[in-house]
Amino acid sequence: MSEPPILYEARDGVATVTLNRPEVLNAFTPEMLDLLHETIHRAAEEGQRAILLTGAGRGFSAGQDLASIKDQYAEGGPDFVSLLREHFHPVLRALRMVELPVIAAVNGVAAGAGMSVALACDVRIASANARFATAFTKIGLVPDAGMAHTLPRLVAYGRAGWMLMQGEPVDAATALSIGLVSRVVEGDALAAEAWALAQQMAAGPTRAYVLTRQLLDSAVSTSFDHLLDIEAEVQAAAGATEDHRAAVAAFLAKQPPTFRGR
Ligand code: LHQ
Repeated sequence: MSEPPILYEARDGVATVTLNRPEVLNAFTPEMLDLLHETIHRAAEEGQRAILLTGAGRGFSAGQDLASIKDQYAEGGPDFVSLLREHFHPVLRALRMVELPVIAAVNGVAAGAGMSVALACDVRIASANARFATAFTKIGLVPDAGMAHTLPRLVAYGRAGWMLMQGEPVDAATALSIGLVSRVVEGDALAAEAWALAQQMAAGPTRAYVLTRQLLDSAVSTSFDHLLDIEAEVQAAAGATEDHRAAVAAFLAKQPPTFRGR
């Protein structure tokens, strides 16, 4: 029996989700995207505390599987709208809305919508051999799977335009220097480092992380004045968590806090 295109393993509060079509650098098919979507929800439903997303083999993901849609070009072309709306967008929405922090461990090339998926995660840690290729315009397409939103927010508008229109891969060292990733790990230490980061986040105030994501999303598309209104509401939600109250009590008692994600 062939392996599933998405692997799932939950341990110590961390749901490790692995894109698993290594022979094509984990390029996406609709079935794989649907399973990825289901798996993100599964992690939240099971009460895990963080998701660690990575790729099997030498790539993170090469984006849409172009071979799987090649025959459709002879029949009027792929149905881009339904591919995006029915298969890609549920994954991207789930990544941005799931009530868990999501860590991408970028273990190799991330291209096209594969890069978009990495950029939709809350934080990125990469191996030194990782590469980020926007790739879209190389095949005459525009950025999709949310990249026109995420990329300029991560690396600023001018560089995003350059990266999108040139499409040349950015190596891991450059990705670190422009803020596309937060950490680069040498050699084969990525899995261990990413696991340690995921465990650290899973043991943290996960509700506050998710609320921080929401606040950041609001902040980049609103005025300062409106942001102050929004932050009061979101802070009230964070301030009502057990984690907040317990952490203040721990601080006053000069003890380390224990977070439970609620
Ligand atoms: C692949 C792929 C791939 C199939 C490598 N598909 N097999 C698009 C359309 C429709 C609707 C929705 O949205 C989208 C969004 C998109 O994602 S558009 C962008 C699609 N992706 C690309 O254009 C990237 C294509 N791949 C590449 O440019 C290179 O493979 C990269 C730069 C990712 C990696 O290069 P290398 O490290 O040199 O690896 P490789 O090219 O030798 O690839 C290894 C194998 O994976 C190879 O198969 P083979 O049988 O020869 O070993 C490739 O054919 C296969 N593969 N990407 N997207």
